[in-house]
Amino acid sequence: MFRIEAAELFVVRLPLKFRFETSFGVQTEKVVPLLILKGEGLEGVAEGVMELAPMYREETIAGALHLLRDVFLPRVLGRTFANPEAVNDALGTFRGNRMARAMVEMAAWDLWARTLGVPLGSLLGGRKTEVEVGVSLGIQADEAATVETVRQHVAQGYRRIKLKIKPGWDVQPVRAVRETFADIRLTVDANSAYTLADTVRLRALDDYNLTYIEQPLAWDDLVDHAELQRRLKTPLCLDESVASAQDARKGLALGSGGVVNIKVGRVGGHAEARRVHDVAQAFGAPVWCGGMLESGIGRAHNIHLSTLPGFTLPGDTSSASRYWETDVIHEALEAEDGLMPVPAGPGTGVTLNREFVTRVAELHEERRA
Ligand code: OSB
Ligand code: MG
Repeated sequence: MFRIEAAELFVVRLPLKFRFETSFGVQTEKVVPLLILKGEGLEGVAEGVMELAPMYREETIAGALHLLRDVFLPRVLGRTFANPEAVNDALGTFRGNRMARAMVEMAAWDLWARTLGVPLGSLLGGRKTEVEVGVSLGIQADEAATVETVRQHVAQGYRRIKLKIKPGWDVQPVRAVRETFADIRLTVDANSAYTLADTVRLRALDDYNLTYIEQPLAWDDLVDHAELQRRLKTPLCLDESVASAQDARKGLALGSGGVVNIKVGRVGGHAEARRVHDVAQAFGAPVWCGGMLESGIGRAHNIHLSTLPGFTLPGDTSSASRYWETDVIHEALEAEDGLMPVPAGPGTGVTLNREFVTRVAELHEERRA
């Protein structure tokens, strides 16, 4: 049992150390919404993965702040809960908005795990003490720059290289990287930039031994992915299209793909992420933990989720120092030889750098029952 006495909201803007180009645009900074739930003399912290503009999926930071302030937090503040699932139940049966909902649910998991003195991963049923990670590389200026950045990250030991692609920049970088690195585990991510009309172009990727092609088609479409999968040998991996365990079941049953990218912040929290994992296991489909350029808070949650047994492919949770000069947590989250240690200690095992976060926050407010 734990009581949620107060909540704090922060919005922090962090400069990215690299220019991150995807099929939907260029990113040079990250706006990070953080939610802290307080109770039992402890704090649980979560990070939202929604963005300023609805580019990846439909949710936005402004929308999430509204829902947290006016809809979700009033339903949990001042109440006592048996577990995080009960917190999720208290949020009602509202439609969608799973990224906003996930902030409350994930902070509740962290808080609950801390009241029990147990690491979050163990509480979820995970057993690993380190998890395999790869890296997601943005679109580069040309083939030479692509091969060079792949070389650097392979040298750092990352277990899988993912290249962002878009129409007009797909076979070229893949061919260049494969000519230099014949044996690395290589994938591509299109972030919904293609349609079935691009089948011939996408089929050309079948020649490069990719582990999967991530989300080639529309963010809300499972049917066309199933049609494309019938036309391609390479497994498709669903990212944007899976907002719930039901989506995962439908996608795997339809044959929309053979692999699932699970983002805890996208599907509504840890309990739903675990249900996606369980559905995929039932279908014999491997899963891996995706990322949204999270700060240390979201990164720590991702690492704990990745300790579940079905996460058999390397995730996107690369070293925090790749992204940030200064992170929002005190701990360093650094992979070595492609292995990310699971932060030890209760909950996520990481602690918010309040001094830094308070100093740079664009928004900071507290809510009480
Ligand atoms: O599609 O996986 C994606 C980043 C932002 C939005 C969507 C995606 C990504 C990444 C980066 O691929 C993963 C990471 O390094 O966190
Ligand atoms: Mg993706």
